[in-house]
Amino acid sequence: MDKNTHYTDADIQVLEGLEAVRKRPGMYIGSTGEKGLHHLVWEIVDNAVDEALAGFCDDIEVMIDKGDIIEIRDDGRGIPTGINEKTGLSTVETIFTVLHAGGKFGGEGYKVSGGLHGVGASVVNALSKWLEVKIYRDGNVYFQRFENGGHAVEPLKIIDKCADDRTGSTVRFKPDEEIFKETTTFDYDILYKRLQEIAFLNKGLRINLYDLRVDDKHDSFLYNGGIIEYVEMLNKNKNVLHDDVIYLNGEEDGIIFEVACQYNDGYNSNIYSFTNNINTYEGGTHEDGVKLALTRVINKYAKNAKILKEKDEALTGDDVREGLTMIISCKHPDPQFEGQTKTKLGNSEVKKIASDVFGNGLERYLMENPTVARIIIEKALSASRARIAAKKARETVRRKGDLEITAFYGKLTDCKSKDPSESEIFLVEGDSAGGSAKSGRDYMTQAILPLKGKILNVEKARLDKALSNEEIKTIITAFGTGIGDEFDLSKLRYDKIIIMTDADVDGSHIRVLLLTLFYRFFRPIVEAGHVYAAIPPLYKITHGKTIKYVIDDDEKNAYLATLPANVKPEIARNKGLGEMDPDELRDTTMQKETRVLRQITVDDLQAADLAFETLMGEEVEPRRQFIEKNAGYAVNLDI
Ligand code: 1YM
Repeated sequence: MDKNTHYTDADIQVLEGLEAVRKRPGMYIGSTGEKGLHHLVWEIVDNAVDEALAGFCDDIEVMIDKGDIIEIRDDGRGIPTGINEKTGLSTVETIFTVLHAGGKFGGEGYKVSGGLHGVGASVVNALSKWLEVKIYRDGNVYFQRFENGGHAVEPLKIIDKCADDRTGSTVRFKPDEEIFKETTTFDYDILYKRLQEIAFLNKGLRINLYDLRVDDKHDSFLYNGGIIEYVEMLNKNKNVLHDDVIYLNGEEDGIIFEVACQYNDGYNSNIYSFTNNINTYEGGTHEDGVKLALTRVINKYAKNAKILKEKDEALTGDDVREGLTMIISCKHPDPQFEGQTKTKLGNSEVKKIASDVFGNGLERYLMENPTVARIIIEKALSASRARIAAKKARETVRRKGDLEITAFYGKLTDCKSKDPSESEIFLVEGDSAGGSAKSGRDYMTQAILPLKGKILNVEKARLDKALSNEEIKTIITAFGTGIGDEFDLSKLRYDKIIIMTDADVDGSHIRVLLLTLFYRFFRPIVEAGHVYAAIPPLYKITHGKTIKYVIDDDEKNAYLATLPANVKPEIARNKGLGEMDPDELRDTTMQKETRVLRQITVDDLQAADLAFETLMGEEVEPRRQFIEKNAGYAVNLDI
């Protein structure tokens, strides 16, 4: 570049900023693993979506090109190309090289965005081997290329005219392999899920996704029904209780608020809330406002209609949410994100707006649709009856919990330590593996709970039934946290809950049943990272007196390659946990120093939930399709 010979102070500052990103990428994108890699895409997509939110763009294209190069295009106004007063650089170069540029350099106008408009672009540039930006604006095509972590090759220049009145921005980049050492391969499904979600949340916005690494891989998302269509998709495999999705919306003080919901005949509720397209996993004021209004309006209607008598207990929040699928979407000019993962909306004014928009809307809806109103109230009433029955059952569990531990735990072989931070519990498939695990464990810190056959499928059962199931009662009591309203994470008796099942279809079935149980009743335990799957070795390689266990083919091949040519090892495929003797089980799967554990995260609760429902729900056909589609990895089901 021209400037190479003569660095100005501004240049040096810019380069120091980008260098800081390269030194500590985790601070800017969370990690340099797969998640961080995909984060690069979201930063650029966010800028295009912001342009859509501002009302200037209705088409976004995302392409994974050969060599895992990403290209993102929008048909917005095009990033401004003039010179920025503060930096002396073009606005484009400023956006792509100055940390925290964006909002500050932007024009006027209503903006709702997750972060500051455009702030991520420089981070993406800093972490790319090269990045090219092309802008169609004022009849010109502008172009600039950056290399090796954001160094401009030359200033922004006009490379062509565009005859039509085309406008828009295109960003093309290759993530730097020196930063993303773990992987630079993009996962189509990750991009698919999030881009589809963005399309649902922004009705009328078309998003195309292409994978040029593979012939003909392409998906197009355009939902003119917006979150109504989102709810329809979530309820697709369920029996819905009323045909139409209930949709309520409103705007107050520049805050746009939308809710779509529909009841199904299931027992769980699936409520997902968003603010400026960001999934607020931890909820917040928008969700609180809607939930409060739902309980209030349904109780009021039920009382007025004399379905709920004076003497009857009021319907609780849980009662009125049973079987409810709901999307809450809020667009806010100045969102405050709080909570551990910054996914909880904190703006206090939103609670009232949510409660007003949703409450008034729902009240009117129920008046105008008495048949649907009656169906919803009957559903809540039956939930309330079950809740009262469950309370009785839970009291039994709690009373037993107070007894001397050994008196109730029955099949549980507890560890000696009472310090949760060093204690672990293994949930083991089958009595025979359970027996080996008991003999092979470290009795100080490792507890064993053998699970006989299949545990109850909680997707199909209500709380009261689940609580009368012996296996589940034992698990609840052993964990010590309680469930439902009484759940208390701080009472968890083990730091690690380790699911130990065979690497076969039965094993993965039990694992999914357990995960369903966790997802429904113990979600915070998973969220806090306490749940793991043990990975038993797939092969045992013996040569001479040496025994080596390996967990997969890759590791097997790598190990074999290290052996001298004259060694002829014996390779045995491990059969099942039950066939290992206690020493083997300890050495390969349980011992802290040598075992391999995979942490179970509920990174994408929604995806996990869909998978659970498809695998475990009532409907046979979607399950068949799911299993067919995933047959290849049925053994190691990745949920
Ligand atoms: C493929 C990525 O970045 N599109 C994009 C970005 C901007 C604008 C339009 C834009 C914004 C404004 C005015 C404004 C950005 N502009 C800025 C900044 N697509 C992509 N499309 N004119 C154009 O916010 O007022 C940052 S991002 F700061 F220059 F305004």
